[in-house]
Amino acid sequence: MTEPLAMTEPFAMTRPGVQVYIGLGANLADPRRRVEQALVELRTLPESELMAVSSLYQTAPVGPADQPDFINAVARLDTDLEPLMLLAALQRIEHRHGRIRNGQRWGPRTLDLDILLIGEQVLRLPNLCVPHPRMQARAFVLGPLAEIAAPWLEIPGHGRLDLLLAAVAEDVAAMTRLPAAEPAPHSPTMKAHTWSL
Ligand code: A4P
Ligand code: MG
Repeated sequence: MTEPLAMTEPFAMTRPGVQVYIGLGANLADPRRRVEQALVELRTLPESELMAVSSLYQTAPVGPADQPDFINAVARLDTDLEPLMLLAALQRIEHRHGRIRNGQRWGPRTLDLDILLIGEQVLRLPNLCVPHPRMQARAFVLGPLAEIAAPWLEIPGHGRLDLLLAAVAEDVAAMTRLPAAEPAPHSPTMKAHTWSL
């Protein structure tokens, strides 16, 4: 007699496993277009599926004030890539956008892709800290994240998203949410404003 097929098998084979949130930021050389292009490139990552994208926001710089406003957004990518493989893939995208690291802390950049969360994992590797060490206090991260994640999302070590968001409510109110761009003809539709349950 043949073994019955496991019911979960097809599902497990088609859906990448870990929910990752990625913060996107840019403030040089047509930053809005760069963020939009980076989102297109995230869709091409192997073993991954782009599940949700927040609105784009114009935000005042945190850090040195003598630099242009940023464009920020957050995306959810479900992936089977190992964390360091994902980091390398994101850095390749940054590099393609002419990212130059000149050593200035929090200085201007053509494109910054930060891994905010990898499920509920806590990583303290020499080149990768997850949750991103400053995400819990930053309106330009928490505002867009709250659009696409459940209010009860747990930020390991810091608590629930909705409570963290309340603490930066004034800064969130000061951000400008940009109107959605017209979708290009035949562009794939993107799920937005969905909670990952
Ligand atoms: N690294 C460690 N953990 C991570 C992670 N979770 N995700 C390492 C990505 N990279 C991580 O990053 C430096 C090194 O951090 C990398 O080599 C990687 O191995 P970087 O991108 O070269 O430099 P960075 O982004 O300037 O560093 P950092 O400290 O992450 O900067 P932040 O804290 O992200 O601040 N204001 C507004 N309004 N909007 C912004 O987007 N961004 C910054 C950057 C400052 N002010 C801003 C914004
Ligand atoms: Mg970065």
